[in-house]
Amino acid sequence: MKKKAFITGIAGQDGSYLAEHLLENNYEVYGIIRRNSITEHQRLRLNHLDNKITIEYGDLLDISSLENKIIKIKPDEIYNLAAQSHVRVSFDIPHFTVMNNAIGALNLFETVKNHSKNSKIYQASSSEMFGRCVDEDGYQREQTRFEPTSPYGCSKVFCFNLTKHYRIAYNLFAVNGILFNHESPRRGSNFVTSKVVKTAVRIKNKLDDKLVLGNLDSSRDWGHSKDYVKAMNLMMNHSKPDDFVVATGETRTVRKLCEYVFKKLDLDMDKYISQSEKFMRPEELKFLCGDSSKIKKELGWKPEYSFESMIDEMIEFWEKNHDKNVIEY
Ligand code: NAP
Ligand code: G4F
Repeated sequence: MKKKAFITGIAGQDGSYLAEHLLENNYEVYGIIRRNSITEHQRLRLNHLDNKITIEYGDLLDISSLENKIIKIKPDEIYNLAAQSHVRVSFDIPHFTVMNNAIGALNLFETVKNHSKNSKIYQASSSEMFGRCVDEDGYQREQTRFEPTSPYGCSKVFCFNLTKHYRIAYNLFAVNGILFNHESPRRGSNFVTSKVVKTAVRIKNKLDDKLVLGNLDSSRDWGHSKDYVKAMNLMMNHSKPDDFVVATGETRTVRKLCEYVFKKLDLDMDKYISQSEKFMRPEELKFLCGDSSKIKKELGWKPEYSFESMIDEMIEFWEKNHDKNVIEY
């Protein structure tokens, strides 16, 4: 019999790659999307999977929508990827971010505990939880303390603790994937990698003449979403529920990202890049670099993309899509 997977946030970057990965591995895939007034754009990342997956309206904040679906589907695996996932935006809409991410996850855990205790559950935890903390050797790992620096990070710490609590108190197979930044052509274009690549390609094509950014000195550990969804699935098929860091172990500043992209396109970045308060954060998470030895050793996870091959793929994608109203993924 085919295994059944239920994905919240299926229409997002990770949800769409995870759906593909699970289909390739012979799962039946179900997911929820929220009601949106513009229906045309909502399933763009999933259009190519039409007829292969089952999508229904549902919302983490509507517990009845979760109960109805989980009782009906009885999924073997539930991936909770739904979130207000933009850190900068979380300072503008802190109540919504915390309510959506934290109470949304609580609704899902209560639904599983009350109606489907055998469903395994994956929680999309984040390196944003580490905030100000870095170990003495310059890495963050499973043992590193959490000191989040944003409403988003605080909401994710709540969900991390909830996952452990439901694992211990109710014996649920509940896992935390502590994923560092991961990107792809499907990354929303207001995250820094997509914004830099898309704008640089438009500058090259004379459709834009400037790129306005916030902090250029913060460092991030950037991997590829396709590699990271494989890690999620490995964790769910481990012999026991546990928490794992997923990262590349390399870190670069936003400035270095810009240098790579502009050089690749043969553009002088100093002519086009400026900074604005608009894109700064009240508190910045300055440095991320993950140690993923545990998942490599225990689950055999290994990324296929390098930073360069990932950015090159994004450049190629935006070269085809930079002037389209409807993007083809
Ligand atoms: P994303 O592209 O922003 O996707 C998030 C999805 O969640 C969107 O489709 C969104 O739908 C949906 N969603 C939000 N609130 C919902 C709700 N109440 N009910 C149902 N669906 C809801 O994010 P991503 O990059 O794929 O990330 C997936 C998850 O991993 C997120 O939880 C994120 O916080 C976490 N994470 C991401 C990274 C990363 O670098 N990408 C790293 C660590 C952790 P709408 O389009 O309707 O808003
Ligand atoms: O691309 P970003 O917006 O990603 P951020 O804030 O690191 O968050 C992402 O990764 C987290 C994992 O650590 C996820 F949990 C979260 O859901 C999300 O996927 O910003 C990256 C860096 C930051 O230091 C930011 O200040 O780029 C800097 N930056 C500089 N100028 C900018 C800009 N970020 C954005 N979005 N836009 C700018 O103009």
